[in-house]
Amino acid sequence: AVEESKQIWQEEDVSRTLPEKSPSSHKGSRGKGLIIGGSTSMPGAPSMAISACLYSGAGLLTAALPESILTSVSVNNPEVMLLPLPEKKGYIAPEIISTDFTFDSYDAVAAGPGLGRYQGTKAVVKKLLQGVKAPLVLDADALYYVPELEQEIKERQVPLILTPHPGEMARIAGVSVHEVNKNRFSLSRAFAVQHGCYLVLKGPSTIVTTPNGDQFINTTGNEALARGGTGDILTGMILGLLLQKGDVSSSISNAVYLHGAAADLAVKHEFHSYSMVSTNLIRFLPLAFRSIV
Ligand code: NPW
Ligand code: AMP
Ligand code: MG
Repeated sequence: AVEESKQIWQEEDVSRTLPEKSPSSHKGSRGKGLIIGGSTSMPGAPSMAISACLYSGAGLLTAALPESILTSVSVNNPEVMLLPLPEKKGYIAPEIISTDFTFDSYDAVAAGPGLGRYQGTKAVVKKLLQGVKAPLVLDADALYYVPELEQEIKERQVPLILTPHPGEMARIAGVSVHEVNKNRFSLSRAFAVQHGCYLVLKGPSTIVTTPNGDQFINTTGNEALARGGTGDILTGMILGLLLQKGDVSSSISNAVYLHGAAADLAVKHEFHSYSMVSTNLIRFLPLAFRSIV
């Protein structure tokens, strides 16, 4: 049996592991990222992930989205480059991910926010698991297909990061939400080790588990985060920090820490747990980064 290791991920850990930016860095050295998601009923989810990724240091970011939502996403994020994807009934059409779509030029990829669950969506996720040769983050609707793609997950040789909330964890682990909440540590650990992936089990005290079973507990964040969109923001931040070339585990834990820290600063300085929306959180990312000494 592997020895259990659990530790709280603290500000000193963020400070120690957040890669320094040299004065000679350029946009390419900050990393090239790709976000895939969105559908006609959920253009906001990828939009928030994109903003959060840009506010976490991404050098060059591309978003692959159903073509009908490109304009709305681009208006909110002029820095992002766009890859229009053909769509069916408002969802990304599976055929896209056929021949001429390659992932080779990206340092990390994230998929799922607002993707929706259409019969073709599973093919998109399968193609990502097989074709992305860089760290891949699967969140939200991309997680929906995890139980049907176990083989592809186990065969993957490159880091895979899954970021379920308790409802999504219940589905991918095949247990009830009650079971998830009762056994957060043991369940995450068993899942991460068995699937050889990083697992971010969200909620108050988010737990980051590595494929070796090491666990890092987050202490930042508050109930202001309990609203739609905050998970999409976390996905963008994880992608943004993965691009900065730190190691995978600390990039994830740092994103989780800073996401919660931004929420703590937002309610301390300006907003209120009742009166705040998810995009407000993004405006507090600069203060969260600045709070790290
Ligand atoms: P219940 O019934 O609500 O209590 P889904 P989703 C449960 C996009 N978004 N603890 C929940 O239970 C996302 O990116 C778009 C326990 C229900 O059964 C996705 O693409 C937005 N249970 C898509 O929506 C903003 C919990 O899990 C199920 C739980 C669907 O994602 C919002 C819900 O999970 C959203 O981010 C918890 N903490 N949390 C936009 N503006 O475009 C949830 N559950 O069905 O996967 O729904 O998380 O909303
Ligand atoms: P999602 O459900 O995917 O939108 O993700 C929600 C995000 O908000 C995750 O990062 C959760 O850890 C965080 N969150 C939700 N509710 C709380 C809470 N009560 N306290 C702290 N963090 C929370
Ligand atoms: Mg979510």
